[in-house]
Amino acid sequence: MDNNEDFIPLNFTEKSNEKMLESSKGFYDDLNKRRSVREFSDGEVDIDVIKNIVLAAGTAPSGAHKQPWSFCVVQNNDIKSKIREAAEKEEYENYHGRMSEEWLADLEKFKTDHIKPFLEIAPYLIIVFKQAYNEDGSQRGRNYYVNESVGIAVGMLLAAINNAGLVALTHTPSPMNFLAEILERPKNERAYLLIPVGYPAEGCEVPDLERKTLEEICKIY
Ligand code: IYR
Repeated sequence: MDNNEDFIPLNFTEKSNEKMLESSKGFYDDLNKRRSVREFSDGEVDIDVIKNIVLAAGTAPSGAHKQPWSFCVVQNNDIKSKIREAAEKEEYENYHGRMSEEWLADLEKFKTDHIKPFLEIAPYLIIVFKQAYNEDGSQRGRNYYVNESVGIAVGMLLAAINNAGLVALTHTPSPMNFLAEILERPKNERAYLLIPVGYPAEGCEVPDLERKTLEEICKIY
């Protein structure tokens, strides 16, 4: 490639095929143990672990490198209680009329309802916001592929949480506008996902689910 003053050499270390097979299998085995958890313990987690997890998520690629995300980490009990109260109010409406019969039937195996104690029990709630546009001083700038970018970042966040030895839930109280209000977010931000993070409760159980096979999810051409 031509020399370009604005470019720097890629920091890349090549692995042998053997190493790649080993590390790709190891990474898959680790991720395959990840489960969405709804029963948390209130066990403390070092905030520096959470900061590393957010830093890992922030390495995600994004449209035009706009990094259109904010990760709000809530450890304050009063804020958690406000979030729980507002989320349960919306979820009550969802479970008592807003969700279709088909939707409720699809959720039966997860034994979910509108009551969300994990919002107060988990040591941290990470609320991810997407930035519909960016505000640089008084200038409003465009962001690109915002949903794709933030979705990738959240995937990396969940992998980092799993890698750290913690559990999480990708929670979607709906509608989520109350989160921007409670957390006093700027007007370019929209709540994207609410992710409680911590340790599982003792004796925590999860639904007995199966993942699709490679043949079901992959076609090699
Ligand atoms: N947001 C509700 C309902 C819900 C919807 C889906 I799709 C799920 O996979 C799980 C729950 C709730 O959090 O209970």
